[in-house]
Amino acid sequence: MKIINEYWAMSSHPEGMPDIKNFELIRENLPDLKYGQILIKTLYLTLDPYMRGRMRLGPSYAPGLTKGEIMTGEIVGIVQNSMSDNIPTGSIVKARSGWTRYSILSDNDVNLIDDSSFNISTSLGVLGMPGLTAYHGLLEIGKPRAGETLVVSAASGAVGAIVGQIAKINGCRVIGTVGSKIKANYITEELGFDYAINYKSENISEKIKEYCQNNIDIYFDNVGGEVTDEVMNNLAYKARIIVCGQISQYNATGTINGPRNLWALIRTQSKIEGMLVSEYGDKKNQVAITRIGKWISEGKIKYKEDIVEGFENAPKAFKKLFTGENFGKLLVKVSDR
Ligand code: NAP
Ligand code: FER
Repeated sequence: MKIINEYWAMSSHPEGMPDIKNFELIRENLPDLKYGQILIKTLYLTLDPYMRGRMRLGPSYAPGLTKGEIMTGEIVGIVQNSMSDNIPTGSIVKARSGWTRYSILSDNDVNLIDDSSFNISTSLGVLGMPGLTAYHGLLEIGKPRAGETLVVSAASGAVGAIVGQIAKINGCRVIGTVGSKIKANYITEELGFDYAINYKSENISEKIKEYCQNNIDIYFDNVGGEVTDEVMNNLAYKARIIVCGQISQYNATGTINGPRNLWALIRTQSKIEGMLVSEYGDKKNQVAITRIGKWISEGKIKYKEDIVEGFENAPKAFKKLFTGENFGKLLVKVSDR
């Protein structure tokens, strides 16, 4: 059976905020399967901030996209046809297929997903890359101890919400920065964070002083910019700063705003470390996924997903990450099983 596929390609490099005009919908005929290959129908695709980095010209930790190239990204899908001895038709798999309705991959290039306990969408969120980022970044670099104070930025998001909850499990006092009142209520009332600071409507400097004057032991930075500047002014002795993301700077067209107050590191003898989720390896990831799954089952970790319906809406939805309109892990539902 011939299948006509559709995928989203990057048609131009964004200047500033990404826009639907930077994307192009491409139609193609899919070839027949070869031995060892599977045909995957995408069920969910994930939208993540790092994809903005791939759309940029210039050096990064991964190669950038060229014009006309399919948008990078992970999907979960169902195997609709299989020429593989290892992955039967009907299997649920996760793959780096990109923003596409269908993909043909070698059976070596996919991971089987166990959908017996959790919805398959979680494999792109709390039980996938963002959850692993939170887990490894906090526990390996942050090394939280009971009684310590942690600040996390983009605190209601896919990574931030999990960071704060794992910090609470470890006995920390947790303060999150967010961009709306609804998000502030969510992290304090539903997730059990101690305080929320709305960086859009409150005086960040005053609020950080009020909740954590000179006693921030761990800062999990997802945003950079002004929030980070104010945290740097309130570090405790021997603080640990995990530089996970700098989303406030991803659409910058001029000079990037970095932390200005590096003197704070000398004054407090603190450590700052950049992290990449891909550096931790399968063995550590398996342990992390099992533990996060257990915490979810025990009610110690809650997660929120923001699911946009329809493959055609992927470019428009992507923008939500940078306006703060997403509330929880941003996903696109592409198809039913
Ligand atoms: P997310 O938090 O679910 O969504 C992005 C959020 O960022 C938005 O909802 C918005 O929340 C906030 N934001 C957007 N523009 C902002 C600005 N100008 N200033 C401050 N906040 C802004 O996304 P995520 O997937 O969890 O990613 C969070 C961060 O982690 C990103 O920086 C991402 O690049 C990073 N990350 C890094 C790794 C790694 O390996 N290093 C892996 C995964 C993710 P508000 O409404 O609260 O502003
Ligand atoms: C990866 C390394 C980093 C990856 C995502 C990231 C999907 C995210 C980085 C960021 O958001 O800055 O291998 O795979």
